[in-house]
Formats: sequence, C-alpha cells, structure tokens
Amino acid sequence: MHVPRKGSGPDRRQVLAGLGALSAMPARAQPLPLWAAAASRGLVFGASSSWEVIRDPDYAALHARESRLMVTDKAMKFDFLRPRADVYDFAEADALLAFAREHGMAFRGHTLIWNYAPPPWLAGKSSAEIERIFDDHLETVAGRYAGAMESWDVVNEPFWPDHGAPGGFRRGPWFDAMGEGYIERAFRRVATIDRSATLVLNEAFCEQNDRLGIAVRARMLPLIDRLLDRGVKLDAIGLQAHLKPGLPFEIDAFLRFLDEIAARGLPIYLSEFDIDDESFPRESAKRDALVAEWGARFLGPVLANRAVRAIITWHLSDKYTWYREPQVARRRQRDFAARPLPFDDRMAAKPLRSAMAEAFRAAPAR
Ligand code: 9MR
Repeated sequence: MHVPRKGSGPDRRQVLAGLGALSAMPARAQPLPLWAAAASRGLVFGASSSWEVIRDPDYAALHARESRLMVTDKAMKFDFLRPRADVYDFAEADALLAFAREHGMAFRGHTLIWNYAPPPWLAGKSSAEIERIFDDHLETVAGRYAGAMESWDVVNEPFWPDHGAPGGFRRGPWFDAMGEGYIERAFRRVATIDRSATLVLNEAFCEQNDRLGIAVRARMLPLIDRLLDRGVKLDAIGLQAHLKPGLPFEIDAFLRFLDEIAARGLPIYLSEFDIDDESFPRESAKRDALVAEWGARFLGPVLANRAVRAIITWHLSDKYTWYREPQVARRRQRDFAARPLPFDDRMAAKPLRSAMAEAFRAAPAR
C-alpha cells in the first residue's frame, strides 16, 4: 500500500489524476476562462481597469480568472499622472502593476501621449516649454516602468479631422507645439528608454464606415508608412474597436484595412473592445442577445486575420463601463444603463462572453 510521507501533500500521480478528471468535466460546468480560450489560438486576452479592480474584490476575482493582460484605463493618462506641473502621481499605476504581477498577468500602458484632455496647467506655455515637458514625461514614465511593460500605447488617437488641422490631426498641446513630428519624437524617445515593450500606435473609429471612420482609416496608413520609412520603431497598431451598431458599418472595408496593416508586417491589437447598445431595444435580454450577435459578427472575420494578436475589452463588467460615466451617459438618447461588455453588473457571464469564447475557438492558430 502506498503510504504518503507524513506532512507531504498529494504526490504527482494524484495531482495529474485530479487534473485529468477536471479536464474531463463537461464544458458547461467549467467554461474555459477567456484568456485560456484565446491562448489556445495564440491570442492574448486582456481587459482594462482603473481603481475598481483594486477596490472591488468581486471585480478583482473576475479579472484574475478571465484575463491575462491588465491595461490601465485612466492611471497612465497625462492628466491623471500629472495633476500639477511638479507632481507625478503613480499610485494607481503602481497598484495595477502589482495586481497584474500578483495574478500572473502582463501589463500594458495606455497611454503616454494623447492630445485629448490636457490638464489646465499646460495652457499658455511656449512650444519650447511644451517640448521639454513632453520629453521629461516620456523619460520619467517610460523609464519608471521599463522592463515591466508588455506594451505601451505611445500615441493615442492621432486623428480628429474635425479640428481642421492640416493632415487631419487631432489638435492639442503636443500637436500645436510640434506638428506631426510629435508622433515620431515620442516613438523614438520611448524606443531608447524601454527596449522590451511593444510600441503601439492606437487609434479609434477605424471600424466605423461613417465619414469619420473612413477619413481616419485613409489617414492612418500613410502615417504608418511615413513612420516605417523613416526607420521609427513602430511595433504594432492598436484599433480600439468600440463598436457602435447605430453607425454605418462595413465589415469588408475594415477587413481590407486589417490586410493593409498586416501587409506592412505589423501585429494588431483590438485594444478597447466593447459594443454600444444605445441603438438596441430596451429589454435587457434582447439587448444582450444583439450585443452578442454583433460580437460574433465582428470577431469571426476579424480574428481570421492572423495579424490580430490581442483582444482587450474596455473593462470587463458592465458595472464599470465608461458608457455609464455621467458625462457620457447624459449624451445617450436612452433611459437605460449601457450593457456593452461580456459580464454583467454582478460579474455573471453574458451571451457576449460565449460569443467571444466561440470566436476565439474558431480562430486560426497564430
Ligand atoms: O474609459 C475612460 C474614461 O473613464 C475616461 O473618462 C476617458 C477620458 O480619459 O477615457 C476613457 O477611455 C477612452 C480611452 O482612453 C481612449 N479611447 C476611448 C476610451 C473611451 O472613451
């Protein structure tokens, strides 16, 4: 008879037998975490958060179970890191990095440079001062996390044609001081500071086939080409994929765009995936079903492109979606709370979760 040594745990054979029993359980009882379904095809699955994942134990458990990539929602934005000119507040970013490490997740920084929402203390500064602040910011922030980052959104949302700037660029302190050159300058500097992170150019709207989406897609490819032609270390493209079923959508146009990026040898991150339910019927079960249907309709063909390497949801539970933030919710034309994500307010799986897992399983291996 086999007698285990006193104080020792189960032996290796017992553990393996236990694992075998687990994997033989019906899928219904033990659905694969989204990260594992994604990983089975060489895809990375992750999700963003701010303080919520640190403060809400149920949300922490959901992230720990389903995701293997923690993405900073607000923590790394200039206006959050730099409430005053002389202050760098790293508390939230450090807490998220510690959470990621504790749960065996990679860590992705969003975003070093964005022309949106500059803090008031930047106003009225000369171009020379803005350039100095820009360089110092990159040095300090990218330097602090060098070696810990899976990837950085070095520049976020370069285009906003309605600002009327030449080239369709988004205006703001960095563009106004340096013109388009701020983008190259940011990538070049970060490449020297953090030699291991994947350096990403992240953009919104490209999935839409409205005037904005078409204009941004048309401007992204020449920008990518200019950066690559000049030898800039641009490692990947982030496409946010905040899907808006109420707007014109043309999957073939988006797939052609993915092909163009892939032809340049660049991997693609679906970097902020969620599905706006504003145009759907009020009843939540119907809405959830339509959100899932859109998820399947989008992810099926998109994940067929092997250049797509990662998919990240913008938060994981409806409870914390940005669509419910007062300034966004106020603009919505409906009297219901948005449900754009794979898990509901109580962290329970929604139909979108199954649609995503199914799309991961159906994707070709990377
Ligand atoms: O989710 C973010 C929200 O909490 C912030 O108030 C807002 C402004 O910083 O940014 C939201 O995230 C945006 C992301 O940074 C860039 N792409 C669009 C996202 C949703 O607005």
